[in-house]
Amino acid sequence: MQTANLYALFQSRFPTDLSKVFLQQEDGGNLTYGEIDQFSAKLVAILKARNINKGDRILVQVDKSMDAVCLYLACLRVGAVYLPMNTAYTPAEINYFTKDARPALMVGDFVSQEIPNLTLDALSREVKNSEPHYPVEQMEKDDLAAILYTSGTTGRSKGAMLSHDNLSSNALTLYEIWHWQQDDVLLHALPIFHVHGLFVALHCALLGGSTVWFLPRLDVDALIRLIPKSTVLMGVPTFYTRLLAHEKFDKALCRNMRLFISGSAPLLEETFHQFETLTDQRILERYGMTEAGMITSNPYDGERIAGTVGPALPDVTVRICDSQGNELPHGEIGSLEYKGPNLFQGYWEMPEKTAEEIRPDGFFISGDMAISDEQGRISIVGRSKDLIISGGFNIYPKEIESAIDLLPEVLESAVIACPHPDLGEAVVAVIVRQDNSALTEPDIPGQLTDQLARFKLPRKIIFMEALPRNTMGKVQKNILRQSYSDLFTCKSG
Ligand code: MCA
Ligand code: AMP
Repeated sequence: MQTANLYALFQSRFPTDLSKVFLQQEDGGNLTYGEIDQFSAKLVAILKARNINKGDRILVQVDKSMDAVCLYLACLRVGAVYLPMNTAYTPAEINYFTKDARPALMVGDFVSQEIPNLTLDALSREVKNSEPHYPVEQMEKDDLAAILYTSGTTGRSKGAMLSHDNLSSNALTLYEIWHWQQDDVLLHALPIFHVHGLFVALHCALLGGSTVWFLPRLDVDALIRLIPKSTVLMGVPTFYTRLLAHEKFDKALCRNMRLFISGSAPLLEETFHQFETLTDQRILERYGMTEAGMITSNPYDGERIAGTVGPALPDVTVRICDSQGNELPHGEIGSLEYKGPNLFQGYWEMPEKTAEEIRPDGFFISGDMAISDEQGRISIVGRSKDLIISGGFNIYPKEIESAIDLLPEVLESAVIACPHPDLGEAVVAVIVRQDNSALTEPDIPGQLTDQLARFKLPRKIIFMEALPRNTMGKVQKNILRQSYSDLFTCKSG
């Protein structure tokens, strides 16, 4: 019987010559396709010896490395559910995910008495004495491959359950529409705990049996060195603004590149045009979310238009609706809804949240506001969810406000996004202090670091006597956003 196991799909497309390099690093380190197959099979043997079975959750918080990729592949092989965690999450944040997902094993620097855990180094050392277990677990298409947590607007993070078929259908579609080729060389500088770096980028490369320059993190000098030896780059808009600011970035440097892809946050039209002027290449912008992977993409052939994210992927249906789910005519702004084989299996142990976001006819309510043209090209024009996207990381204001409001000298707070030249949006906290409080801006971050990952900390704090409210008593964040719109931009210096 054919298995839906995603690893089996990758394996069926490995290059005939298994000595072809899959992951390579600038220091000369590399792993071939044969090696990742063997290394991940050895990890499977270790996981099995630890009694990890199909459906068990494995929570992983590790630095980006080739071993970490092999661990992900081993989880697919054994049928375990992979839970990647942002490396910036604090123990307090991890504690929530652990309680919610009840993993059978945690890999990373943890000190849990309740859940078996070990470091990736320890796991990799065990590999040396282990015999590979090659068979790939039989999986049905809806069996889970991964749970990725997305923060909720009301505070509690939700685990988006993604099946083997969700991931494979999306990867196969992207492989086709982006004209992936075996001799492509992917330049990879994204983190591997999110959809973009883990699924979109690595899955395309694995389906192509291609080689990947595997950088530990974004380092623009390294990109400049490696662009001439690569053919595809995937990045968040910050990648492109930083490249444009580099003195050595020009058309000649990019002559080997066939595709620059941007996503996870809006690409400014200005960045798109500057990039084209400098390189003669048009960045291909696509749109997606954790609950479904990729949803729309600008075309490979055909016109890529600044400020649009292109039409729906071939197997995805997108519609723009009013708040009741009634489809609106082209040219009207509404809520973007979609369905397709990529749409997730729901939120982990939150059937009521899942039901709230999926219409009876199966369309998922994205929380993004969009408009479409006659050709079905979508532009994302805003969000109905209170969300900040900073350098491609999602930050939910509610979570930050709750942490700030707990500080003894704070009466209340409102967290907003302000345009930021490097990160797209940056977190700004507007705080009303208790009477007689002498709280100052530098006091605040230190008091939040136990609870919040550092990338969520406000880049700027503004004190006010009172928050602006409407007649219903609701904080008018739009007024705050307007007042502080040029906090980080040139105008204000
Ligand atoms: C790092 N810092 C940040 C961010 N990243 N602050 C705000 N926003 C950020 N994104 C803070 C750190 O906490 C640290 O603060 C300081 O900046 C320097 O950290 P460093 O790691 O050196 O930062 P960097 O190298 O400049 O990183 C910026 C980055 C990175 C390259 C934009 O954040 C990044 O790789 N982002 C990609 C995120 C991503 O993959 N998103 C995809 C989500 P301190 O000094 O206080 O310690 S998937 C998704 O959204 C959907 C599905 C989709 O469509 O793809
Ligand atoms: P996440 O929940 O981390 O998967 O983030 C998904 C959100 O990122 C989407 O709902 C959008 O708000 C945003 N997003 C992703 N790609 C784009 C894009 N190309 N343009 C605008 N917003 C985007």
